[in-house]
Amino acid sequence: MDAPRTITVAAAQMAGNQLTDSRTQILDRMLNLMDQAAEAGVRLLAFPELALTTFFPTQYMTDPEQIAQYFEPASPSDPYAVLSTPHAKPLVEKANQLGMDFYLGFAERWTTGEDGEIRTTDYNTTIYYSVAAGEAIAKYRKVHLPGTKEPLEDPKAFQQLEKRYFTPGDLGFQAFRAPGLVEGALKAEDVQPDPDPKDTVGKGDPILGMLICNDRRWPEAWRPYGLQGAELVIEGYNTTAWAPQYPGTPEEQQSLAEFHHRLSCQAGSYQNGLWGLHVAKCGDENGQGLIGGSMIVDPLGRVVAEAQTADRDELVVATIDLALCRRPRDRVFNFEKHRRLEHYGLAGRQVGLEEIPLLGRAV
Ligand code: CDT
Repeated sequence: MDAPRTITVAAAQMAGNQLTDSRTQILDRMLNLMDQAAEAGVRLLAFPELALTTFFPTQYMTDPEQIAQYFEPASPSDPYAVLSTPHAKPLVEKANQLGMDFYLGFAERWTTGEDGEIRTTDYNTTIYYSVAAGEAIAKYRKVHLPGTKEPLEDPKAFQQLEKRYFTPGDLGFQAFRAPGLVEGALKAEDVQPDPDPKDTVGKGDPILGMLICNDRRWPEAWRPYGLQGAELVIEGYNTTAWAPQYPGTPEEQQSLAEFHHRLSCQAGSYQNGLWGLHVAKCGDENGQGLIGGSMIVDPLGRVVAEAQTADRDELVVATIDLALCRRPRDRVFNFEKHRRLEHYGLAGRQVGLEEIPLLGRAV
């Protein structure tokens, strides 16, 4: 029996951030959620996708200045510059004061060529701030961008213009260890070089992975984390509850959207033997409905905590034992024993659906 490796984690579900909300109003709600989380003993808190602003990809904009106001700076010399801006610095100060790591989704404007030809690339990004490290230690840029580049012609349609505002992420699915969260974590200095995995697996600092919203629907996004031994995947989202251009009543659409959300998250955890921490922006945002459903999923795919509201700020808390990841990993999802790489080539080679040839009449 492995020793327990427990951490109290929380999803900081947020009500919609309206176009008319000031940055200060939004930030104050986030700081308030951190205070509530501290009272519940939370050591790791996740905010949703694009937490600092409204989910602006629903808005068709052409004015570069108007677009720029939603983005935070970053560059090779300061990849986590967002944390020095007035938009996010108070979160860092609060995190340090409370001893609480956080996952933060925001729009990143990455500027290169600082001394020469300036080039900017915009990403839908999340970062992980570690109190023990005293700095952000990981960044993930959303790989799967839904929606369209140009607005749909139907004037009644709800827009999803992520392809307009963002470039697909270029950092892949890189797991990382977060220090200071688990007592007595094994360190590199404690073992010989090239140690036997039997002596180290599941004993070091927690291994984390990050996804953003639409990524959770793609098995390809989860597996790299499973293969790197991730014990917890954190994911923030803004998921449309319904849209006039889709079939079904708003209630039918919302019910299906919630089902697909749960199905994707529970399958991702189950098939990779890891915890999932999923955090929504929910309720009405600029007249558009977003599903709630923030939840914490265990490595057997079971929901252990779930939001009780779908239209307001709410904390979803659970104390999770990372050692539970060993159970599926020693049995049905023991990758080493059961995966068959020789048959998976197509999934890594082919992007779109290509139907196999038609049958002849003789068959
Ligand atoms: N933000 C984001 O990625 N939203 C998409 C909307 C798709 S509508 C089903 C999502 O996958 O939730």
